[in-house]
Amino acid sequence: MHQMEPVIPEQLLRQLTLSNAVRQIAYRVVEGRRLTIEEGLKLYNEAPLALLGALANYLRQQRYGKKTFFNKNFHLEPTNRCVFDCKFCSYARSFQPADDAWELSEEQMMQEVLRRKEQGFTEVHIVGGVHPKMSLVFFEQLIKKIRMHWPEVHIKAFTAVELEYMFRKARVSVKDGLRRLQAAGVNSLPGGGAEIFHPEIRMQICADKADAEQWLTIHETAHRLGMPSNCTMLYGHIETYYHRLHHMELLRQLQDRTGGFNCFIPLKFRNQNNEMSHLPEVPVTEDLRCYAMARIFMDNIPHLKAYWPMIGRQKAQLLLSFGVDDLDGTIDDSTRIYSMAGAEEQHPAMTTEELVSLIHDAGYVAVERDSLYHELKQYEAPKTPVAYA
Ligand code: V47
Ligand code: SF4
Repeated sequence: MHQMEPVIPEQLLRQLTLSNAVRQIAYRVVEGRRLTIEEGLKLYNEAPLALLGALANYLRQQRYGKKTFFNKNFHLEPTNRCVFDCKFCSYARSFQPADDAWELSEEQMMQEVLRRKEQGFTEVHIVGGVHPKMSLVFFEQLIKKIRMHWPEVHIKAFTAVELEYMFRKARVSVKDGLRRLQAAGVNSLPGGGAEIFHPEIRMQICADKADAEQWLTIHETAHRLGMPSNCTMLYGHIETYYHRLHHMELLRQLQDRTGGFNCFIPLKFRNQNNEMSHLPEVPVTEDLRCYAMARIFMDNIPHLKAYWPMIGRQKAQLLLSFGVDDLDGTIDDSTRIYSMAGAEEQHPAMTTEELVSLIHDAGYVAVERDSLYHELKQYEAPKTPVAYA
């Protein structure tokens, strides 16, 4: 428990006009009790935003007070060629000639990694399209090289979707494949590829890649081998609140079994340049509800992360009062996934100073963490809050 006691939102609960059912569910949340999918659905559908925000902020402050974590990371995206056909993806290219497709060689990737070695980064996040030529052996070799040249960097690599394909092609079991990558130097898995687990939605948006069971099995196996991971949810397209809760319930159950998830990252669907561009993006109130419900419902995953290159800097700041305690990251203009999908940031990068000010300006205390959430440095907030004319 953090030294600063959070204000219980009881006064707010008295002031708001709420049905008895919603009020009772809100009290359950304050008491720290787990919500069922039905209770979650009631809250999602009926609670005013002010209530969701107060509850999420209460839970966040109970755990972390005003601390907001961030890390110094960059992405390595080996290729955007991909064998799969996710309808929401603006990033992937097929195997036809294309000006905006890339396939990096091992040498190019090593250059990308090593030029950051002296710059204070602590984590490399490797994620990309699924390319038949980039095999398990290819990546084992790459990871070994990174590890050899930069022993202390945390390597967070490959979504369950990339891994499922890689292991299937190499004809190895999930356990053996993960063991080999772990031996080469992978420390943890990123949370991508989860999208929405419910088959009703998954069949429509990403029918041909790893399904829910495969995604969950890969993460469970990783956790049992001592590799922690993250988890994500792609929201704001054709799914309903029920599908989001079903998704979060499966993650919550896996977390009960292993405790291996470090953080949950809701990813907002961005609608430029993909086959789902006809769908409007959800408004900011929906983003706030989604993150607040994630904090309320996912009672066993410690951190709730906002990925600012996807959601934008200002919304990321706002989300700190709606349950989020973690911001990813310095990034160093190393990812194209969201710039190609229409995110405001075309060259996402923040210096440590910018990230720290963003957190302080929102009234929180910036704490640099390592990839396993050990605190590295707390930055003192300025005495007087920033005032805008
Ligand atoms: O799985 C792709 C998403 C994910 C779009 O683990 C889109 O720390 C919105 O998972 N609109 C990959 N989202 C990125 C990812 C991630 C990002 C940051 C941190 C971590 C972590 C993981 O990006 C994909 C998919 O869900 N995505 N296209 C789009 N148009
Ligand atoms: Fe390929 Fe990933 Fe894009 Fe799907 S989301 S098409 S798996 S790069």
